[in-house]
Amino acid sequence: VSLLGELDQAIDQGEVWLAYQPQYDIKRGQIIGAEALARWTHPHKGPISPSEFVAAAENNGRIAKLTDFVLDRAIGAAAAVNRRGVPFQIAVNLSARLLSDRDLLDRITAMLAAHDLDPRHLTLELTETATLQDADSGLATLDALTRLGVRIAIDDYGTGLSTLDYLKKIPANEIKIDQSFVKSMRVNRSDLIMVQSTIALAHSLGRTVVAEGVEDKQCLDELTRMGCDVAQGFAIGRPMGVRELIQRLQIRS
Ligand code: G
Ligand code: G
Ligand code: MN
Ligand code: NA
Repeated sequence: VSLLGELDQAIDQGEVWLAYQPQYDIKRGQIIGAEALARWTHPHKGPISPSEFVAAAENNGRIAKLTDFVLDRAIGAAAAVNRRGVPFQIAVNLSARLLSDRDLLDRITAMLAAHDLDPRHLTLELTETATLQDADSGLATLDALTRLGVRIAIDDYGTGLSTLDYLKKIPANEIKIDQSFVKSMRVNRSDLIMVQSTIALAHSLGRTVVAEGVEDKQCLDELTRMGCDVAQGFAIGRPMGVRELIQRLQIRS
């Protein structure tokens, strides 16, 4: 696609920017961080869907440049918020295949140092975990990131090939239940059971549970009742620009 040829250039020309979607600690009743989501506003074509350009970049080896851009921006924003005295966790999506990249660890370490962000304030949300092989150097990178203090989350849990096998193998602090289960759990009994049992399983393994796609108050109440740890979705906040995010944090619910 010609779109891809343009992505590198688009990043350099400032057409790619980050939206931040708040993450809400259910037990403490406050926003504790945000997920950084890449956005591309093309000067002629307008907004280009991230699922389109992210998937294309993943399949064509151009995901590294996008990821470095997102990491640097997101770490910078998180450091700025933390400097204001508001504890803030930033989550960045990372395609699991990038873990095999030998100097990813060095680049992340350098970015954290450059922005002076505590590694504990960075969460890497692993997507496309099926691309992580057993013998892969990726697992070694994950261990090194964990030793550094970076938090690891398994994204879109329950979909694709993110199976129990990955839950066992990946040293994740956090499980993100895919929004497809959460959105429909009050009308679909099997989705409710999936969410409930994933929370139980994750807690038994000592992991934090994040529910995505929390679209209304009733859904949030149900997750509270089920003992879910963190909620993300339109009921908490839509992906927003950095200014709006800072306003949200100062109001602190
Ligand atoms: O909310 P949104 O439409 O932004 O998300 C679309 C998809 O794009 C999601 O699956 C999300 O994980 C992915 N995505 C958004 N930003 C990034 C990014 O920086 N890196 C990767 N790998 N995926 C991203
Ligand atoms: O795959 P990942 O979870 O990283 O992507 C998040 C995607 O989900 C983004 O496209 C974001 O805009 C979208 N999203 C976030 N919250 C909600 C929600 O409550 N409902 C719906 N339908 N989409 C959501
Ligand atoms: Mn994600
Ligand atoms: Na997700």
